[in-house]
Amino acid sequence: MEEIFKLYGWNVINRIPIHQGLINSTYSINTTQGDFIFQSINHHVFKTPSAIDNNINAISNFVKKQDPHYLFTHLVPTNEGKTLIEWEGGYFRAFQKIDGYALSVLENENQVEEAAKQFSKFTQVLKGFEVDLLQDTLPQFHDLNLRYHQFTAAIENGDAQRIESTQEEISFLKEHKKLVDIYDHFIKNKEAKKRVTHHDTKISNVLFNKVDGVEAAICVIDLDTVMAGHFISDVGDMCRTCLCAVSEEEKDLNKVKVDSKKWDALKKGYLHNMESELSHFELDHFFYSGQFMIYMQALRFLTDHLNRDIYYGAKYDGQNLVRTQNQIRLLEEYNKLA
Ligand code: GN1
Ligand code: MG
Repeated sequence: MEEIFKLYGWNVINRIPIHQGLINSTYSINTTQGDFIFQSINHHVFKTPSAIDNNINAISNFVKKQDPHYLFTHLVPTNEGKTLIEWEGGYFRAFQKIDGYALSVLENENQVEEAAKQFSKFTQVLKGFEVDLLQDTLPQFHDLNLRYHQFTAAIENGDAQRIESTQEEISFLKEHKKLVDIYDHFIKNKEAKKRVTHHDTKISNVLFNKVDGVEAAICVIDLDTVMAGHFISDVGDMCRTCLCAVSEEEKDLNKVKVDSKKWDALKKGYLHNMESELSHFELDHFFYSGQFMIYMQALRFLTDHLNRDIYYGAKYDGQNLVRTQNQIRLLEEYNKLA
């Protein structure tokens, strides 16, 4: 890494690993020139890091012109002006560090409303951006048909013992396949518009800070999956990660509960910026968004468990099964809101 830091001309004082995301490796770098976020991109997941680099720079340029005060994680160029570095088969980049903190669960409705406002503001600020300029950094990322297909393939070809011991979870997910049919119906409708979509609005991807002594969400981070997409992805992942007092890692399923006041706050915060943008047809799918994302995440976690954790990895045996069970319970609790 020291060699790469030289390309930025940094005098590094210290570097601290940040263990937030499941995919990339992230460090906070303290230098005599300022503080930066430095990341190595997981190119086994993101096969074309240049697509991410193009997208973030395109959006960054748009924002600088249209809305210069909008707080954005602009990429930092090296002394040669590069924002993506290829080094010994790896890919690296740096961002301006923004003062703030990320949370993995939210404690109160104010935080939920604040977070939802930031994610909806992101799409709203980029309303005039030509969405077709965005490249697909992960093709079919939130295609629920593909995720269902990957799940059925894992039931066919995955680890035999794990398949045997997860029959209950497999049945649950099969029984809820109608959520895939609703998705099909949704995306085929002309009123379901493609917009600049974050695609990873899990709650740890918004920064909070105190503004005039009051806690506020100040900016969204982790823009690798920003692509053209549907609002159900962004609203859905917020539902998945904002409404419950425990995270997807929680083993005690009795703690997995959905707070209806937080749901009201999420809706209020998101619609604050996006209500006038969404069609009636889209608004009719607001609740479905949460079902869509929680269900997809359960499918993805179980698929990975059956495939012996090749995608998400596992810090302990059965971690992706725990996550699956957690998301299944979350879906059951979420459905009670209806
Ligand atoms: C991954 O790496 P991270 O934590 O930002 C995943 C998301 C999942 C999430 C589940 C590229 O996000 O889709 O919702 O884990 N990102 C990718 O925690 O697969
Ligand atoms: Mg991410």
